[in-house]
Amino acid sequence: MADSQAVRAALRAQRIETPSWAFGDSGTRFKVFTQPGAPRDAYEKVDDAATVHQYTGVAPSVALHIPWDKVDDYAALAVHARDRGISLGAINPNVFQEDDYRLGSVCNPDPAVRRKALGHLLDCVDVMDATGSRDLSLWFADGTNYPGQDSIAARQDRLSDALRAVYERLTGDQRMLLEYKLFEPAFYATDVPDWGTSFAHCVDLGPRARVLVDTGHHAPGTNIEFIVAFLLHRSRLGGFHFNSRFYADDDLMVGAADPFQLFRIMTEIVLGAGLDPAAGVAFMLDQCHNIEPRIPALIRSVLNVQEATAKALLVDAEALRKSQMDGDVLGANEVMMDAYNTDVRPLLARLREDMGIDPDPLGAYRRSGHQDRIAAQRVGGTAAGWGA
Ligand code: PSV
Ligand code: MN
Repeated sequence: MADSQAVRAALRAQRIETPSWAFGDSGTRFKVFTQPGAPRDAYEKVDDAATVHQYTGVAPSVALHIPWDKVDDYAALAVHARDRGISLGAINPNVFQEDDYRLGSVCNPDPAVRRKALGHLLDCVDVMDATGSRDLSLWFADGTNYPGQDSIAARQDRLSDALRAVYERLTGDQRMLLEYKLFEPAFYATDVPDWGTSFAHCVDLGPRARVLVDTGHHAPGTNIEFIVAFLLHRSRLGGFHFNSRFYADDDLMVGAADPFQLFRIMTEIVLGAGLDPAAGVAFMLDQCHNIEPRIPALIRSVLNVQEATAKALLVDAEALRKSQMDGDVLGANEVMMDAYNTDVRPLLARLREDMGIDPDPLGAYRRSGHQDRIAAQRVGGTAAGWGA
C-alpha cells in the first residue's frame, strides 16, 4: 500500500486492546515489586486503560480477567468504561488459581472439579452478556508433569466436552478464542500445547471458535508468522496476545525483543486482509510490567504494534507479488526490507496530529504529571495484582 493517505486511514482504524492485569502489580515467582499509583480495583484499571487510549488514540478497549476483575455489577463497570471513552473487551476466565485445580480444570480427572471449572466458564459468558464483550478468551493451565500421570487422550475428551458446553451457550456475535501454550505451569504435557491442537478443537466446534496466538507461547525459533498466515487463510485466527520474549513466556513489551518478528507477523496480517474488521482478528496485548512503570510501558507497546503495522502497510504488495511470480528471491526480500527499514515515526506523528492527539504520546504522558497524580491519589486499599 504505497499511498500514504490509505496507510494513515488503515492505521487510524486499527484497534489494540490492553489487558487489565498489566496495570496491576506483577513479578516473577521470586519477587513482586510494588509500584506507587497501582490501581486497586477494576474501576481504576479501566481508568488506566482509558489513559493509554487518551495518549495513543488506538487502544479503545480493555480485556478483563475474572475473578481478578470481579465486580458486583459488570454492566456498571461497562458504563464506567464508556464514560472514560473506552469499552470492555475480551473476558478471560481464570481456572488456574484455586487448590481444586492442582490436577487441572476442565481436564481434571475428578468430574466435580470439571463441573466447577465449567460453571466458571459459563458464568463468564454471563459477564459477556452484561458487558457486551464479543470474545471469551480461554487459556487452560491444564496439563501433566510426569509421564503416565493421566491419560492424554482422556484429557482431550474432557476438554472437548467442556468446550462444547461453552460453545453452545454463546449467542449473538459472541466468540470463543482458544489460546495454546507450549509449557508452563505444566512441564510434561500441556493439554492445549500448540496451534494445531487449538485449531482441531475449533474446527470441531464451529465458526464461532477461533485460535488465539499469544506470541510468547512457542518453542524458540518457531515461525509464528507462518501460523498467523495459515490461520488467517482458514478464517480461524481469532486474535493475538502480543508480548515479546527472549527465552520463554517472558511477557515483555511487544516489539522490544524482536521488532522484526512483529513486522513479519503484521505483514502476514496486512497481506491476508487481516486488518479489515471483517476478518475478526482481535489485536490484544498480554504483558507484565514487573520493573518498568506500567502506563507508559503500555503506551510504548501500543506504539510498537502501530509502528510494525505501519511498516507492514508500506510493503509494496504488487512488487512483492511480481517478484514472487518471477521467482526473484532477492527482489522479494528487498521489498520486505525496504518497508522494514522505513522510518515510520514521521508518518505516525502526522497521523496523531490528524487525530488531534500529541504526536509524541510518551513525551506527552511524561509531561502530563499523571503518574505523580495517581501515586498521590491512590493511597490506602490493596494494590491490584494476581489474585486481586
Ligand atoms: C498464560 O500464560 C496467559 O498468556 C493467558 O493468556 C492468561 O490468561 C494470562 O497469561 C495471564 O497472565
Ligand atoms: Mn496470553
